[in-house]
Amino acid sequence: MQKNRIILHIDLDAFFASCEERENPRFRGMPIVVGADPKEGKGRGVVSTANYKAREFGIHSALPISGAWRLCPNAIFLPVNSSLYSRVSRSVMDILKNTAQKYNGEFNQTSVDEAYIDLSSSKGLGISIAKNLKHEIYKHEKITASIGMGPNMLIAKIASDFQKPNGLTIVKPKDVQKFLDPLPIRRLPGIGPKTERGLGRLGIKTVCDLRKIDQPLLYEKFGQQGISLYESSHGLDNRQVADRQATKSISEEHTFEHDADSLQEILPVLFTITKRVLLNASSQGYKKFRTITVRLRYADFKTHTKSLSGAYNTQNVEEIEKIALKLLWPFTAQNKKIRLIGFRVSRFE
Ligand code: TTP
Ligand code: MG
Repeated sequence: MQKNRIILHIDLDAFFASCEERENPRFRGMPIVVGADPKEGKGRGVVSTANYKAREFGIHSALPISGAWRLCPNAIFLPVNSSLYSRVSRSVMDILKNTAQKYNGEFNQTSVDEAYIDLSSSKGLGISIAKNLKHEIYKHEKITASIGMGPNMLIAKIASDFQKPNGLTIVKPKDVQKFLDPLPIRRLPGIGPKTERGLGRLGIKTVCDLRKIDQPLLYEKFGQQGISLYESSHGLDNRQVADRQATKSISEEHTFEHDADSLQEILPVLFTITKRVLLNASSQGYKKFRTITVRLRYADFKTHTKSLSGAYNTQNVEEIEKIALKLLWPFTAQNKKIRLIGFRVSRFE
């Protein structure tokens, strides 16, 4: 494997909300929540994102919109305007792609507002390129990005989140362990609330705690995931930016804060993640795809997936939402509590 790689991870700040703030300067400085209609606290559905001002009230992505209303009824509540975000995303991604090309580096967009660039061939210019990218993005699109730079994709990703918003965090290879050790384990990709609780029961709270656990014990407790926990706690990651694995399919999952037991609760969430996946796909230039898959996990962890193949277009949002519902519906009619739902599109053309 190549030594001394330089990888950037770019993640736009409060992306949907930043686009709205830019379009409506009169909202600047006010809490903004983008997502479902709150209907004065009676609305179903969830928050897509909130700007940093609204986050001060405890509002965050995936929170039920009714909860967001209770936390801050005076916030500006706005619906999701996918075509705006898609336009901004494409423009930002063009800036990133051009820079990657200029320095002979690989580029990979991993979501509507995130991408990696491999700058290993840039001969020590990594930091100034990162600064320049932030500047260019702001100049052209009037929104801010946070950037992380590190020796692999894992470290770059954690670093981009480290000083949000408008952050730039550089982690040199020799500082990787020093950077990771004090972080709460939740900062490692793939650790959700459940694994966090499982590790907490073993007294593991920080990456440093996790790093001290032997691999066999982690394997015994967490199976295959234990191996990844070991690797990420040591800052190891061999993935290549050019590896298109991530875009063979695009998916999204949602774990309910409290297990759901009615279609009324599930439906708005299913539609939210469906929209997001389609926006993500179209912002990456995908128009046509052949397979739609839904996934559902009951509270007892029994998991089911169901797919349908045909000829689909990422622009036909309503048609695809209907198909997702049709696939998921039989599982929701079982009188069983539901822990998680997921939606995936694959086989792009
Ligand atoms: P993120 O990059 O996860 O979040 P963000 O850009 O809003 O905020 P941050 O500054 O922490 O990066 O997601 C990008 C966009 O995707 C976000 O603006 C809205 C959308 N989104 C949802 O619709 N639902 C979700 O659960 C999440 C996490 C994001
Ligand atoms: Mg973001």
